[in-house]
Amino acid sequence: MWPTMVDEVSKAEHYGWTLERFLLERQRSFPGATGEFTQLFQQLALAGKIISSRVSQAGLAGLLGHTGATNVQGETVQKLDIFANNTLIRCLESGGQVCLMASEEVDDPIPIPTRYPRGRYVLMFDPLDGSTNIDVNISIGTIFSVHKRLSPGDDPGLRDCLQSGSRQVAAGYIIYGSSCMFVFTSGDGVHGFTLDPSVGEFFLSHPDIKMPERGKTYSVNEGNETVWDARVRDWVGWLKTPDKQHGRPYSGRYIGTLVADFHRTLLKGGIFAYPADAKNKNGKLRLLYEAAPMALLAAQAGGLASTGEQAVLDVVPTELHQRVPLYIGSKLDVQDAVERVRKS
Ligand code: AFP
Repeated sequence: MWPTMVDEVSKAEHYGWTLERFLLERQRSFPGATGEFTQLFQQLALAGKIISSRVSQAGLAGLLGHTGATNVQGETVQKLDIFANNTLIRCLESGGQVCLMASEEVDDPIPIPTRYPRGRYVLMFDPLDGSTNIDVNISIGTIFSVHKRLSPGDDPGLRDCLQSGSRQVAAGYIIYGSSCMFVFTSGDGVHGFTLDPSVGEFFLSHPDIKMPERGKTYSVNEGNETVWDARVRDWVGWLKTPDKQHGRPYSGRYIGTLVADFHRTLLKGGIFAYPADAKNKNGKLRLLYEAAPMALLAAQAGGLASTGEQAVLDVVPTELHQRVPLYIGSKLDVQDAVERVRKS
């Protein structure tokens, strides 16, 4: 039913399809739906609007710069990270849709206060990805991942968070860039909504996004070249070696905010990679808050995501803040990368 609706939406005038209307239409296509999922997304969108508003005023509001504290990854936490983290928790904890949350900024799973009802879903998020780019006015974003709880009846706990990416029921991100966009999948395509700040609503602007099978750009922090494995060095060298017939050399594009680098890759194709290296044996990016949600979006848009050794969606987490190497983007570009970097 859902693809039919998307077809109708693509034929129709997009303007006027708010995120809310889209979610309600979707809900109607599932007889017996409780509306819990729709409400969860409404609260996520609300959090996104609040964070977006604060991000756009960050310079004025004196929120730039460091608090001096460090997060569980040992990185310096900035004020907006804390604001975004608290906003997401406040917007989601009381609605009765979520039974547990986890955040890149918090050591342990975040329980729902006992005064609120507990729902069926587990929400994990990176509240402000790319926070080191805040001070220089470069796109940042919020990434989220939704699972169903595994432990009905029991107190939800860590095991509800440690599920493979393939079990996600939804994933997405909110990008705070030249415009604010809410991009998500709930297993039936990837859809993008752009915030009209004058109205305060997200409107459908990018229905059923498909990633080109092959792109023209690669996105990797080449400053790490000296600590890369020789295979990774050779792969990047190969991408830069002219071969007109096969569309090489690729152009380099690297922002340093996964949300922004992925958003470009989703719309234009190509590949983003954060490989393992001699310093970071498991790469830098977090499985549950970064790699897995982006991998679901990539898969739903016709792309791929791999650690170099296995599909990201198949990795079963053993720790909340686990890191994984990531190769993500256009199907053929990721296949080429895996063929060249794979050890086993
Ligand atoms: P910050 O949130 O600390 O800026 O990290 C961003 C990030 O996790 C991800 O969004 C980027 O893709 C990656 O790190 C960039 O890492 P490098 O600065 O090492 O290239």
